[in-house]
Amino acid sequence: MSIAAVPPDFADVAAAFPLAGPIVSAAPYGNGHINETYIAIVAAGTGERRYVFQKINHRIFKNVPALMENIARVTAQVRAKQPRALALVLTRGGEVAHRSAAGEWWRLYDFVEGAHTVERVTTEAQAREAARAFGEYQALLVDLPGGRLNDTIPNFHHTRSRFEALRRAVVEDTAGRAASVQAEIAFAMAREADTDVLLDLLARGELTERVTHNDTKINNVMLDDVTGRCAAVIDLDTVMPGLSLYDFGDMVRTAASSTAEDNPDAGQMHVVLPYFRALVEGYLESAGSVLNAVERAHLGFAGKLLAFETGLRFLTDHLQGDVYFRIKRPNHNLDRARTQFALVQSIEDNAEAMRRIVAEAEGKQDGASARPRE
Ligand code: ADP
Ligand code: GN1
Ligand code: MG
Repeated sequence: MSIAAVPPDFADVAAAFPLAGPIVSAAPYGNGHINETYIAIVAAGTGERRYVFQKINHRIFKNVPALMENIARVTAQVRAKQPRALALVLTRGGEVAHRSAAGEWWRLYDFVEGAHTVERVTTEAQAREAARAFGEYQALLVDLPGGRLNDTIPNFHHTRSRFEALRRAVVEDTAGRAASVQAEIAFAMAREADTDVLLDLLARGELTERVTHNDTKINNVMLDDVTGRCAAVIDLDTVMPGLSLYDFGDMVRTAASSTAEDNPDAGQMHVVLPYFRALVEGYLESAGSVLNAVERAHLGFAGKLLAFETGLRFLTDHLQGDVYFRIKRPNHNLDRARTQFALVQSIEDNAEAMRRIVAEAEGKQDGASARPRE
C-alpha cells in the first residue's frame, strides 16, 4: 500500500468504514481551503474502487453532528432524483461520520466516477451548466422534509457581520499588518452601504429564505467527462437556509471572473460578460420558476456582493494572521482579497451592461415559455 502524505492514523480511520477491499493507495486530493480531502483506491475483486475521505475542519464547523445530519438529509433527498449525486458511505457502526482517537471527524463519500471539477471556466457551456446545476439543486431541495436545516456556520453570508469583523480586525491589528493594507481597508469601508442591501430586503419580506448551497464555487460542481453535464454537486457543508442570491453571486464570483481567486496580479481580474450571460441563462432555466422579481433584479448585484463579502473575509483573515483560510505562501489571503476587490470594481463599472444581459435573458426565457410546445 502506498500512502503519500496522509495523516499517520489514516489506516485506523479507514478501518472504521466498510470499504470494498484493502487500500492500494491514498493521497491528498483537491484544492479546498477548509477541509482536508484524500482519495483512496482500494482493490475490489479484479478491479479497483475509489473513495473520497474528508477530515472535517471542526474548528470552523463547530457542531459536526449537526452538519452531518444536514448532509445525510440533503444527500438522501437529492439521490432519490439524481442517481449519480454525492453518496455518503456510513461507518461500520452505521454512523454518518467517524470520530478518530485523535478527536478528528472523518466522513466518506463514494468517488463520483467519470466526472471532473474545473478551477476556472473556459467555455460558456460550462458556466451555463454549472448555474443550471446549482439552480436545479436548489429546486430539488424546495420540498425537503424534516423542518429547517441546521445553521452549520451562523451568519455565514451575513455581509454586515463580515464587514464588522473586518472593522474589528483593523482595530485589533493582531498581526501588525493594518498599516500596509490601508488602500484595501479604504476600498472596503467605502462600500459599507452594500452590506445591508439584501439583508434589508429580507427583513422587509421581499426576499425569501430558501435551502441553498452557500458555496457555489465552480470547483464544487462535478461535470461529466463526456457530456459536460453536471454529474454531482459537491461540498455540502454549508447547505442550509440562505438566499438564492448568495448562490448566484458566488457563481458570478468564481465562474464569471477572468482569473484565479489568488492571482498575485489583481490587475488581471475583471468580470467576463459572456460567462455572466451564460450563468444567468443557466440559472433561470432551472431556478427561474422559483425566483421572484426582486431576486431577478439583483442577479448582477449579487455577484458584486459575494465578491465583496469574500474579499472582506480574506482581508480580515490576512489582518488576523491567516487563521481561517488555508494559505500556501505569505500574503496569500491579501492577494485573494485584492482580486475580489478588483472584481467588485469591475462589476461596478459594468453594472449597466449586466442589467441589460439579465433583461435580455429574461426576455428569452419568457419567449421560450410563451412559445407553444411542438
Ligand atoms: P473543500 O470543502 O475543501 O473545498 P470539497 O468537498 O469541495 O472540499 O472537495 C475538494 C475536491 O475534491 C473537489 O473540488 C473535487 O475535485 C474532489 N471531490 C470531492 N468529493 C468528491 C467525490 N465524491 N468524488 C470525486 N471527487 C470529489
Ligand atoms: C471556502 O471550502 P471551499 O474552498 O470550497 C469557504 C467559502 C469561500 C471560499 C473562497 C466553509 O470554500 O465560503 O467562498 O473558500 N468555505 C467556508 O475560495 O468558509
Ligand atoms: Mg470545495
